[in-house]
Parts: sequence; C-alpha cells; structure tokens
Amino acid sequence: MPPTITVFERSPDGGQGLARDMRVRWALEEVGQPYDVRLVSFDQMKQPAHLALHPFGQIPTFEAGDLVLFESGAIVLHLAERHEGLLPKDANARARAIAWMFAALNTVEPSIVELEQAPYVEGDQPWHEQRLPLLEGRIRARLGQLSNRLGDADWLDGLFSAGDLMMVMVLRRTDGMGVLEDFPNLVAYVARGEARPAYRRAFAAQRAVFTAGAAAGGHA
Ligand code: GTB
Repeated sequence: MPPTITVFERSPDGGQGLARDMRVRWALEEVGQPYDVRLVSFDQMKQPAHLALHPFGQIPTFEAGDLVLFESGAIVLHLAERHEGLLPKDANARARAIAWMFAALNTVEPSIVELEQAPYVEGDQPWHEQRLPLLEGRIRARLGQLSNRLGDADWLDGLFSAGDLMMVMVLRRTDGMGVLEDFPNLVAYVARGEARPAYRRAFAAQRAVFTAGAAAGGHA
C-alpha cells in the first residue's frame, strides 16, 4: 500500500503550493514513491482522529504501514533516508545535506514566517507598521548570508539534495514580500528547483486539489 499524506481540503494559498504538504509531495516525487492523499478540513484537523496522527492538529502527516509521522522535515528526512535520490551516499556529504535541511527550517524559515504572520497576529497593534522594516531586515540579512554561500553554484552542496528541496520550499514562502528579488542567485536557485520534473508533478497534484475544490464551489 502506498503511504498516505494529509493535505488541506481547501488550501488558503489558492493552489500556490505554499502549504507544507508540498515539501512532502516533492520528496515523494523525487524518490519515485506513489502516494495517496487524504483531504482534511480545518475542523477535522482539530478532531481526535487527526490529533492522534498530529499532536498539533496540522498538516502534513504521513502514514506508511504502522509508521505515523508528522513534521514536514521529519517526513522528508525519512523518505530521503529510505530511498535513493535525496541524500548523498558519502557520510560527510549526507550529514551536510541534513544540516541544510535544518538550516532551512530552523535558521531561514522562522523570520519569513514571522513577517508573513505579522498582519494576522499583531496587525491591530499600534506598533505593527513600525515593526515591519525590522522583520524584513531580518529576512534580508539571512538571505544575504545564504546568497553569499550559494554564490554561482547550482545547489547548496554539490548535487541536489533534500537540503535544497527544503531550502527552495522555504524561500518560496517569501512570495509577495519583495525580498528575494534583491538576490538574483537565490531567484535563479528557486527557479532551478521549480523546474525539476518532480517539483512540477508535485505542484500540479496540489493544484489539482485546489482546482477540484473550486469547481465544486468550495472556494471563493
Ligand atoms: N512544523 C510543521 C511542519 O513543518 O510540518 C508545521 C505544520 C504547519 O504549520 N501546518 C499548517 C497547518 O496545518 C499548514 S502549512 N495549519 C493549520 C493549523 O495550524 O490549524 C502552513 C501554511 C498555511 C497556509 C499557507 N498559505 O496559505 O500560503 C502557507 C503555509
């Protein structure tokens, strides 16, 4: 039986592939593993059946046989360790690729998410507007460091790896912020990721969920 992942029944991103199931879909496509999808509503995510899979009531989850996983990073790492194609064989190169996964999730993503969520969590505060340049500055600082490290290389450390998959997905979350554009090598890096056939298949699959929901009258 193929593994099953959970995804938004109605993704708030309008089919842009910004929700975290896209990382898992992309990894599954890269390693050539077919998968099933279970759509969940926001309400269902908070019900006991889903909370048994995901303690925080979120997507994505991953079920394969008697293994249940949550956290997109853990799921991608699991897939990368069990299938060829997302981690180098050399032990040190493998460790570095995993370090890039952590860097994407732990060092680059937090400031991006903070700016993305600021309007929702603190938009009504009198200091909200004043804080935006500070939040944006934090992202730019990280992107500058990442841009310096990438230089004119295609990928972060040799061949494409799960580290690149995660970093490209994290950088995509800057869409509409107007920050990535200051770093042409990062723009090209994201475009290289998006051009991979596995990415395109994953993107089309998540897009199809949104389109089907819209056709059924589920979206505005
Ligand atoms: N650390 C966890 C992981 O990496 O798996 C975080 C999981 C997570 O944040 N899941 C979100 C979720 O289930 C969906 S991806 N949220 C519902 C809830 O918490 O109740 C985050 C996301 C949502 C929407 C957009 N968007 O519309 O652009 C982008 C990203």
